[in-house]
Amino acid sequence: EQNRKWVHADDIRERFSQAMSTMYQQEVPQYGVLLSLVAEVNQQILESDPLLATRLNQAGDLARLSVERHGAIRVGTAEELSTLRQLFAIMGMHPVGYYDLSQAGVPVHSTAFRPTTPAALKRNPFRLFTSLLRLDLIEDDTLRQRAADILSARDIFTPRCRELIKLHQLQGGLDAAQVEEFVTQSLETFRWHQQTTVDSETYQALHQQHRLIADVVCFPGCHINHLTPRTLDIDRVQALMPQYGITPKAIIEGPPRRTVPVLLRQTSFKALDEPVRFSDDHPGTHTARFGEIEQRGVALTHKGRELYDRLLAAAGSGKENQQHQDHLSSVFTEFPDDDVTLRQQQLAWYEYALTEKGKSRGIAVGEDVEVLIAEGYLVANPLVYEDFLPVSAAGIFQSNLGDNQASSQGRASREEFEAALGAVVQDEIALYAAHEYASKQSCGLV
Ligand code: OOG
Ligand code: NI
Repeated sequence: EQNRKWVHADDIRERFSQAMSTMYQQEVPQYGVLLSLVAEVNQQILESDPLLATRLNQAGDLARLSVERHGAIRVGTAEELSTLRQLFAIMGMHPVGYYDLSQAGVPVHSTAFRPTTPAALKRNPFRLFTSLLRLDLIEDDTLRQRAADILSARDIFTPRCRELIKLHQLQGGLDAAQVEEFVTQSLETFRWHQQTTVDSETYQALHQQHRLIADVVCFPGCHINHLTPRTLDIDRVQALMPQYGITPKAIIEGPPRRTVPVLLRQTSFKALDEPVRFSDDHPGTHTARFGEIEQRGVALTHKGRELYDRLLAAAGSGKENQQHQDHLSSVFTEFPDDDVTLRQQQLAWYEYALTEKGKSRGIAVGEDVEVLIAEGYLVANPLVYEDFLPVSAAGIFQSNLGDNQASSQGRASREEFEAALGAVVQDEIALYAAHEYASKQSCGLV
């Protein structure tokens, strides 16, 4: 037993995310088109901006770009959510952040399962935005009970998948053969099924309450509903999408284009109308799966995030993209747009490293960071924002629900979410702060 070789969690995550990407490419061919478009644009940007290429490479952020994806799934019960937590832990993905989407009329609350250490993030930052349906927001008692009954009768995990999770917990790891089986088995949970578990009448009743409720309750698994590649220039990808036969949603969500990109900008294309077959053998259609791209920028401190939230709220939302982006840009002139000011005003997080020159000189605790950077002893690379934005997430949800379907607004209930999860979610800002601090420590700055 001692010399059995456990596969590293980072390798399991890499394998799993590749397998998921392959599966989704087969299920949704337009996703494959999106991947090649993004890869092409990223290549062009890196060729036309060698400085950016060098900086990304030095920061160790270039390699992850071509494998970087996030996906999203939705589950119906506490048991499903807590089993997912145990499954993702095997791949080094842990719950970070709490997102309350009920404020935006979407009856779910969510977290992101993602790697949390700098090394794991550089290797493969695969993340899954995971939402738990809030049955308590279904007003009709009978329908709520019906949904709960349907959910409690299903098992979204294969028996072997459950065994392998247990085995991992007992052994403290999985060997190569077990990992292979684990990847195959766990993928089944996220596969699309045309066959619903309910008859057409039940589907319609749940659908009428909220499309998302039907999506979560009526299928045997929690199908992955999108996988998102990361682009270095979302405006260019958005502009090119129609040439590739893809119609993007009107507005790019998030902050405007910046010299120093901040947080997260996203756009998506509309969900597909897909054929389904109900348990009473009636045919129908269901819209759940869509495409999305994103551009990630620097992670913000509490102070930076407050400024962002205030400016975004002040800007409001537009209907036409160019007009909206121009308006956003003018509102965001108040947000500093150079690394020095972002650091000096403590608006964003950075990873510090000594240059060769800095290593031979040595650094004393308390020296002026900006002077050291200006004199070439130290470099500071922006920390990538690894999380999500609830306002954008709500916008993405809404654009895929077609017409605005309102649902009763619920209170945020992080405690209930964590009880269902069986763990507390980590605070994303604390993770960025710890990452920055550790990098300063390794340079001798603190
Ligand atoms: C999740 C939507 C949120 C994002 O990128 O903000 C999301 C969903 O539709 O299940 O993926
Ligand atoms: Ni997404």
